[in-house]
Amino acid sequence: MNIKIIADSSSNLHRVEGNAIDTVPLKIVTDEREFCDDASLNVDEMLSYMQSYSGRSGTSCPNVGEWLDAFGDAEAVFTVSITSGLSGCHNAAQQAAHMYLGEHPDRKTCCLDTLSTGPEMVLIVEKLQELIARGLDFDKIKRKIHRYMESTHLLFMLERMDNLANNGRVSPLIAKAAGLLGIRVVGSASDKGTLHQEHKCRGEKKALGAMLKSMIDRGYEGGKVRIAHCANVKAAVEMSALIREVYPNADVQLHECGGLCCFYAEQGGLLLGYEA
Ligand code: X90
Repeated sequence: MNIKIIADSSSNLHRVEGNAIDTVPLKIVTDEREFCDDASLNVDEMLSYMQSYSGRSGTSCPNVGEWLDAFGDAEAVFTVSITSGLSGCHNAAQQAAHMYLGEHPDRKTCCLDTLSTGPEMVLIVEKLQELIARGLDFDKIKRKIHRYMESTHLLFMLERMDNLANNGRVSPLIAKAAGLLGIRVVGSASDKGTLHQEHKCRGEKKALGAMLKSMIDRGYEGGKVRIAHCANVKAAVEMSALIREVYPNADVQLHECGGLCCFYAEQGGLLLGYEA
């Protein structure tokens, strides 16, 4: 059975070297321009445009038709989407799957609501790839991936949260703290797939330390880590070094954020997915 994995572009997978699985793009829209979050998007250009633009901006997720197109004629499909707590993406994927099965009752689909985004989605996709490569059948993969998703988590460090607040994804009160000079908000994806603020740190160094502490408190013991950064490779490298001081053999990989994550995490933002 040929099993296809399709993730939305908030996973940044179209920017992860060596892992070009199918992604469906979200869009970033302003009154003047529209950015499609695919491999051809120039993220740096988008960021500098956003810095000089002061009007309204927002995002939209792929619609049912776009998901359906991505299904192609695969015999079986796993969709991996950004948290349903913040986006309609998973809902659209589910509707697409429903239509797909209506047309092809012999096929199989499983829509995963990651209750997360970015690098935690990368971990989930990598696990799916591993399970498919082992030749397991669809239902077994489905059971195993759900269990795996209980062991993955997401942390973030943000310098600004204006776009999150302006689009109603976080309370203006929390966003205000992030806007203060030198303050970094460190938080995690909650069980419901929404933003949970854990710390307000003065300076990046303290924020990275707080992230490591939060991982260890949650039971991190040297498992896989994926770090995505928005124009902040320095922090990503430092974070990875901090982890390796404690767990020298940890499998830590870094990559850049695509358009959607950069829009919301903003310049300097860091997202970290880990197993614990
Ligand atoms: O449907 C849409 O238009 C997409 C909306 C996405 C909204 C949030 C994206 C967050 C990206 C920011 C920090 C991580 C928070 C994770 C909480 C689950 C990254």
